[in-house]
Amino acid sequence: MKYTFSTNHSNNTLFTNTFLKQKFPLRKTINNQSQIYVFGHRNPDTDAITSALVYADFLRRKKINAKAYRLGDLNNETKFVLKRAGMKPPDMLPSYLAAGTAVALVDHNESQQSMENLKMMRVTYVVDHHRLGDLTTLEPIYLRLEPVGCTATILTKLYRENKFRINQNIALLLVSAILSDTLHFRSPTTTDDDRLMVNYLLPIAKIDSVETYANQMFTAKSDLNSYTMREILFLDYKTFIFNNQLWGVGVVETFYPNNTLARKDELFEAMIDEKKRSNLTGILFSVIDIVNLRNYMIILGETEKFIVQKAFNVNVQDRIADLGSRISRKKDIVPSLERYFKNSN
Ligand SMILES: [Mn+2]
Repeated sequence: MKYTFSTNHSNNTLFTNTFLKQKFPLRKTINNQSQIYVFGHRNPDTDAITSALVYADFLRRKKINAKAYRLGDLNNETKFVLKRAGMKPPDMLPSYLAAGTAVALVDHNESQQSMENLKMMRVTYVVDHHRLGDLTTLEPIYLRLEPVGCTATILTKLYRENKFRINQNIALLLVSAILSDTLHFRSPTTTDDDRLMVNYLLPIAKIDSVETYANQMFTAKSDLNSYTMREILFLDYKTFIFNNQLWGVGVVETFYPNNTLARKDELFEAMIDEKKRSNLTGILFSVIDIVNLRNYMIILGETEKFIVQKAFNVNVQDRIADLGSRISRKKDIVPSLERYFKNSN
């Protein structure tokens, strides 16, 4: 007999189970059909990470087996927030999930901003505040989309509607995400609901001065010294399909725009590289001055120059387009591009 560890059947099973768990810990996760994988978009920002953590908590309160994951590294702002909340970052989503695995999407719904093979998964829940993209499902789905400044605003409502108690850590995550996405209510994406939810959450999160706290968050976000330009390009980067063309649109929100603009040449290299690598029609990158609320868009080449001049009605000087106060990718940049491509079609 080849395998001689035991002749006792039950011992044998026990051994095999233990063996499998140790040798293939992933297998248990992958085969766990009842667990819902909750995650935000690629190149995650604070909302994408905290909303995954909070929504997984919310689902577990509803007695649904859910676990938060992430689709990339944390930025410095998110690291600051999690440290402050004393919480660990979610695990990276496993690189392989079996077809039909149940997933919940937060802070995004477009497939090209999500995990690879999203189309093979069973999307069961979506909580988001972005435009509706290419999502289709075979079965009914729980969808909660609202045109507010942050996913966390919707999540706060969900807790309140369900009369779930929000503890201090969860409140801190929610407040942080709303302050981050709305740039402390200074972004044009801000709605009354965002302000109302922050006012509700502040005493629970035990934040004394929201100004000081937001300032600490944005200071952490502006700390870019340790990054290469390629890393900065992808800190807050999304792709969109306009007229069947794939475009990359990155932004960096910082207290010190000149530090990044001074490294323009290095940035061009990273952009050329990515344009080739991902077969993009165009790639745009905005340096957002979050003190003066101005958008300086870096213009890589003739394709980008032509489109940006037309879509935003601006001049390009020294390979930079000053888009003025149009600082929101979601509310200003993408809709203008979308409108331009629709009209030129
Ligand atoms: Mn968001």
